[in-house]
Formats: sequence, structure tokens, C-alpha cells
Amino acid sequence: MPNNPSRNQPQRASKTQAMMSSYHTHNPLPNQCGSSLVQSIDAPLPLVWSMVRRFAHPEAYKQFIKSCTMRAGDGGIGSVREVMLISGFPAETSTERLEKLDDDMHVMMFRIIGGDINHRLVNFCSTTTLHEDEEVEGAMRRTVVIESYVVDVPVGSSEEDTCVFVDTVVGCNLRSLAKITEKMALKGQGV
Ligand code: A8S
Repeated sequence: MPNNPSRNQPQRASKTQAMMSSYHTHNPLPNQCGSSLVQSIDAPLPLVWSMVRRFAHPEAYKQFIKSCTMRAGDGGIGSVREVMLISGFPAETSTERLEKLDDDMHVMMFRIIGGDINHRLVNFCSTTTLHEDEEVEGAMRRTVVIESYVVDVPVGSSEEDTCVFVDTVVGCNLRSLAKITEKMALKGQGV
């Protein structure tokens, strides 16, 4: 019998892999880098999605964001937001456009289109997907969030330094998303 390694894999791995190949396989240009991060959350998918899809309110879980002002649209595809960061970063603002919002497949994508002069994440594009973790039976439903990105490596910086920086920010955002939605789920504020 042919050896089919995917056949015996747990469902979680195969679903995450399917999401990875459908939505998180990017082809960075030679001057770009990217990666993907996976976060498991002990909260139902509709609750987690309700936070992720609110393009006008990234400060609800992204801790480095102080405030957000809409520059165009009201949260649908093509909307533009301007975020103000907390102090401690070289940049103070970032201008971002919502490229994709799929409420059926739970996919959201945004792109950074501008920001202040110290902003070094040029051509940053992030994709976030959610799927249910089917592994746990009986227990509270878990959600798997995957976020991947592609960004230009700034002149004078290395691919590694750029990815370490972005992975740190994205990792903090995902952990914060988990903490907040898990707390809401426990309090019974689930959607
Ligand atoms: C996001 C992801 C990232 C945001 C980065 C990577 C950023 O908002 C911060 C510092 C910077 O220097 C770049 O989902 C920028 O928001 C926290 C302003 C873009």
C-alpha cells in the first residue's frame, strides 16, 4: 500500500494545513520576507471572529494601538483606518486598508498603505483566518487563528531582524486576542 503520510495525521493538523495552503502561502519578492503564526483560543469561533472582523476597532485587542480613526468606509472592504500607536515605537501612525473580509470563510486581509516618516513596514500585508479546532470533544469549542504576512525588508535591515520585529508585534496581538476572548467566553458573553 502506498505510504500516505497525510492519512494518519490528526484532524487539527490537516485542517490547519489546509488553511495554510489556501490562504497563507505567499510568494515574497526577493526584497520581502514573511511568516505565519498560529494561536489556539479557548473561545467559540463566532466570538473570536466578531473581534477580528471589526476593522474600525483594532484597539479592542491590539495593545500597541492607542486609537483608531476611520478615513474611508465604515468597516467594509476598501475601508481605510488610521491607527495611532502608544509611545515607545519609532512610528506614531499607520494607515491601513481592508482588502478582504469573508464572513463565511472567516478570512480578513489588510494592507498598510501609509504612515508617518518613521514607519518602516512598507508593503506590509496581513491575512488572518479562523477555523474551529475539532479535536476537543465535549469541552468548550476552540478556535485556531492563523495570521501570516509579507513585508518589504527595509534597506539597511536584514530579513531576520524584520521578521523578528513583526513576529513579536503579531504574536502579542494574537495572545491578547486569546486572553480577551477567553475571558469573554468564560463570562458568557459569547456571540
Ligand atoms: C498589526 C501588525 C503590525 C503593526 C505594526 C506588525 C505597527 O502598528 C507597530 C509598530 C511599527 O513600527 C509599525 O496587525 C506599525 O497591527 C506596532 C506602525 C505598522
